[in-house]
Amino acid sequence: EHLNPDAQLEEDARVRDSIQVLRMNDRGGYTVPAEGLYPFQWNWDSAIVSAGWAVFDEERAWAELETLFSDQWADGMVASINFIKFSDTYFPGPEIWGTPEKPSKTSGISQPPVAAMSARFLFEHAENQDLAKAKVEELFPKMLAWHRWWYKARDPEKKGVVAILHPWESGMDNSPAWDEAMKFPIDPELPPYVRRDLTHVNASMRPTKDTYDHYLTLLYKFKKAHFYDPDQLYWISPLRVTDLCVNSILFRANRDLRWLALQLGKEEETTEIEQWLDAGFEGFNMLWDEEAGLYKCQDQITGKLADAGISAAFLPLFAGVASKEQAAKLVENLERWLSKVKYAVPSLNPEDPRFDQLQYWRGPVWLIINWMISNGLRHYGYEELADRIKQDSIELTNKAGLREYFDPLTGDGCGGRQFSWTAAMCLAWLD
Ligand code: 9WN
Repeated sequence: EHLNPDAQLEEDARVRDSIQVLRMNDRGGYTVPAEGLYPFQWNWDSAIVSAGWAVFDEERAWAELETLFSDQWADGMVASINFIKFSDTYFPGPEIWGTPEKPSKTSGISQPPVAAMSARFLFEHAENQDLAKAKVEELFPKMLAWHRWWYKARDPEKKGVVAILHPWESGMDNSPAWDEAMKFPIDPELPPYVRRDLTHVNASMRPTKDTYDHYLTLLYKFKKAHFYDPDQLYWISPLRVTDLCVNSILFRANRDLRWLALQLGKEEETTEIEQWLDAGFEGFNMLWDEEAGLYKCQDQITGKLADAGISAAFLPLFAGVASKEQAAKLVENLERWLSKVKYAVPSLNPEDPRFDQLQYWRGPVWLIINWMISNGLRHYGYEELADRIKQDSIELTNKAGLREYFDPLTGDGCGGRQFSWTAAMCLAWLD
């Protein structure tokens, strides 16, 4: 297929290694993000990983989503973590979260709702159409209940966009977009704790102790509020941010859920989803910073837009919520950012003084975000830029392997190794 035989060899190796990583991280019906570092089922990781499984084992791909929803809460929430099998290599584990079993214990907050995007991906790529139809029939009401939960629990004021109440809920844990919002006081009675992440990964690549103290302050506060009761949490949380990652993914997932509803002939549900999309269009207007030519996260408590330009600013392209004019401004910004780094797309504007090439969501490149941005750019007709992002992603994995994230200046791999969602991207996107 390739004119260059070396590229073909590299591609074969990448596909082989990716399949091996998913098999190695398979715990039976679900895939851990990385051995040791993340030993449970993570929500958006699993949804993304199901698209990787779909390339070589359709049944196993559906199982990933089924397992994710097997611990769905009665109110519709799907937690950020399902603690399915015991492990003591991660903190905070089930004993800290302290939620009841459903049947597994889970965390008490959610994560970006990727599942409907993946269900559509699996459906569209299915060789076994009967299986796909049956699986979507089963999953559809669960996904709908989860999206409803987002609006009920995280947008009770009907802004059209939902709030995150914890940085872990965004998936972009230590993003500078909420540096200001995270300045609330640390609980003076915070129980002492030992971090496990630092036994797996160098501290320079992980959030700081101060950041963890804030994460845990929120966790304990939510636990005390009647075990994460969503009717209370929104009002009592010291952190309440309109996050671009969750909202872009929710918007896109609503479009995919609507598409699935149409396949299944579910007229009534389609109307409900369309209302979310209409309100979402309005909500996103509040997040547009015309002067910067970027979308920004918003602190709902102060009403201020964040000053940081983050990679999630380009995700409204993937959602399909940006106008052509907004897209053109986003592309201008993206091109400037890319002229400052070797590999697309840094998670923070490289001109920002807080830019740190190794520090997690404060600079490094994440392949799953690259995939979404590239996909969005293609949709708006920016083929060349979309190709550049794809090409950079290929180079990164060829050079550094299936790492958790990558240094945008050197291309070195960072964080966890043999990482499931990076492997899934190599199968579902970079093949
Ligand atoms: C907390 C598993 C998860 C990802 C997140 C990423 C990181 C966890 C942590 O790992 O977060 O959920 O302990 O650092 O930020 O996006 O889902 O890969």
